[in-house]
Amino acid sequence: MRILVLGGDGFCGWPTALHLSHLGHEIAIVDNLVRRKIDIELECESLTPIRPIGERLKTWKEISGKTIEFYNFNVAKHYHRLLNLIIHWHPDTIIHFAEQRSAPYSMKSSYHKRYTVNNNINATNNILAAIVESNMDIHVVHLGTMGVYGYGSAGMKIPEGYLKIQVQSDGRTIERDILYPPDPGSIYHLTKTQDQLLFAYYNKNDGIRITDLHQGIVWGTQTLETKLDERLINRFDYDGDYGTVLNRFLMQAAISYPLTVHGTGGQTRAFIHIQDTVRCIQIAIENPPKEGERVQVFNQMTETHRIRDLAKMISERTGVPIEYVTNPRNEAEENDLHVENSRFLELGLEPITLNDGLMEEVSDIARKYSYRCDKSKIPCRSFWR
Ligand code: NAD
Ligand code: USQ
Repeated sequence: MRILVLGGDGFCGWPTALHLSHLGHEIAIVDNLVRRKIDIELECESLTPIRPIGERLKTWKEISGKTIEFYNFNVAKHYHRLLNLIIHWHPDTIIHFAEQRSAPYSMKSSYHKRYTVNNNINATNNILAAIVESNMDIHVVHLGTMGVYGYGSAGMKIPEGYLKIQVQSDGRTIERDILYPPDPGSIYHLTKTQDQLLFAYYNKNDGIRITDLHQGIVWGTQTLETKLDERLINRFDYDGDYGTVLNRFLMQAAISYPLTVHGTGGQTRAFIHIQDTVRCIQIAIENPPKEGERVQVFNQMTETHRIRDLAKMISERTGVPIEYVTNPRNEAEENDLHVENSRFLELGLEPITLNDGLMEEVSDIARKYSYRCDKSKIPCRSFWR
């Protein structure tokens, strides 16, 4: 297949591009390198020493003999470059990672709120409008988030995208499938709920075939392909804006920094290892929706954990204490979360669990590169209110 990977220099995009190239697909990456520029804005870097995109691609060619093309432009702004690329490069599939993905970054100021909304919603709309204008049949695979559902399932298992409802009207019982009611917890998550509507509309009006992957929090760093050479190493964010909770705890444990649990740590979240992320995307590409089918949604997660339980688990294994800090976010103190994820399991996903990879991650990545950590960047300084 010919696959365009939008946002292919990022944490999920880079290992996905390598994995799909390894499988023999033709890959081109589009990325405006804005994530690297945000590192400069935040005066913080990936814990792992990621190499410039040119060196990454040269190394991959050296190691695998395969070429990955690269185009540097902004998908949210340069519509005609995107359209021309689609028309001339002729992708079968477009994978869309090209969004601002940090909830704390999206809440820092009105500039960051506006940037996140403009970037994410325009990127998605440009991709869909360009596919319509190109008149081509292209499967769009989007990296969405579990956060579109909100974090609380009131004892119910969150279904994969759609909720079956029964309404009583004029003495009749009407059954319908609706998009699960969105309940975003940040401006970033809000953009993902808006993406869902764009997908539903373009699917209904233009028949675009779309898969929306509602992904949980990704942990880990390396995949089989990024491990092949240090110059292919994936990024690892640990700072208060981009570091996600489990990778932050692993890095904090490696440098004996008390684990920063927000509030009571009563939030329950869904998790997935980066190796399973790339495998899920492969499965999604190999199982596109049929012509005329509605947007297909997969819950891309493998386990759920309460944040304070995760902290306790890591603390017990490493001896590093827990510090309960004031929660910078506006979120419930406690929530439960039960998630349906049978679609990927039925299609052959064999999940990596926390038990399998946790300590390897602490020693192979977090401890190895701990000399690059700037401790002043660990506390979260973005406040919801
Ligand atoms: P990332 O920031 O590491 O990667 C995103 C990439 O997209 C970056 O390389 C960035 O430069 C590029 N980009 C952003 N806007 C662009 C634009 N307008 N034009 C061109 N390139 C652009 O993020 P990630 O962690 O790889 O996340 C990728 C996707 O997966 C996001 O959409 C995110 O919402 C979703 N996701 C991530 C996680 C996670 O834990 N990391 C969990 C669930 C879902
Ligand atoms: N948290 C802590 N301590 C920390 C960091 C976070 O207790 O040091 C808590 C937060 O308060 C929150 C939870 O951990 O309750 C998760 O925070 P996070 O930063 O790991 O994850 P989140 O903001 O939800 O965002 C991440 C990705 C985003 C993706 C989302 C998937 O950055 O792109 O969409 O995970 S999900 O959470 O399932 O919506």
